[in-house]
Amino acid sequence: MRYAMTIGAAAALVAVAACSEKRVDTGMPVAGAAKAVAMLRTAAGVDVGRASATEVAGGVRFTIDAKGMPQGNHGAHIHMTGRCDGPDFTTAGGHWNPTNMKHGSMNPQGPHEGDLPNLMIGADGRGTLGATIPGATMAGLMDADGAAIVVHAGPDDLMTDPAGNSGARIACGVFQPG
Ligand SMILES: [Cu+2]
Ligand SMILES: [Zn+2]
Repeated sequence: MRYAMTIGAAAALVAVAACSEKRVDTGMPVAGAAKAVAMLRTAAGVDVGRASATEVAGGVRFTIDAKGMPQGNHGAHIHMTGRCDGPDFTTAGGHWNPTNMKHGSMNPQGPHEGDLPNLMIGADGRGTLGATIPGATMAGLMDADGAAIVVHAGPDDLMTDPAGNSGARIACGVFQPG
C-alpha cells in the first residue's frame, strides 16, 4: 500500500513536469515547417547579410547572419510591414506587435512579438543572432502586408517604448516565403 502511494506520487510529479515542459520555449524544429528569408540591405543597397524565420514548436525562430555592419550592439526587430524603402526604412512600420504590448523584454508591459535581442557585431563586421519568439506564428508574420527585419544604428535598451532608443534604421529586409 505504501509502495503504491509512492508510485502514485511519483506519477503525479512526472505529470506536472510534463505539463510545465510544454510551456518551455524549446525551439524544436517542426517537420515540413514554414520558412521565410529576408536579405538585409542598407539604404545604399549594399548586401549586409540575411535573416530567416522558421516555424518551431510553440513559436517562430528567427536568425540573423550579418556582415559589413559597424562594430557594436544593434537593436534588431521584426517590423510590421514588408516594405524597405530607403533612406530611412520608415515604410517597414513599427515593431510587429499583434498582442498590443509595449517595447522590450525588460519592460513590465512588454515585449512586442517582434522584439529580438541585440545583434552583436564584431570587429570583422560580422555577427549572428538566433531567438525563438514563443506564441508567434508564421501565418501572423506573413500576413497580407508581410513583415520586415530591421537593424538599428545603436543598441536597444530592451525597455524604452517604442523601439528601445536604438536610433536610425541602418538595414532592412523583407521576409519572402522560402
Ligand atoms: Cu526596429
Ligand atoms: Zn519593440
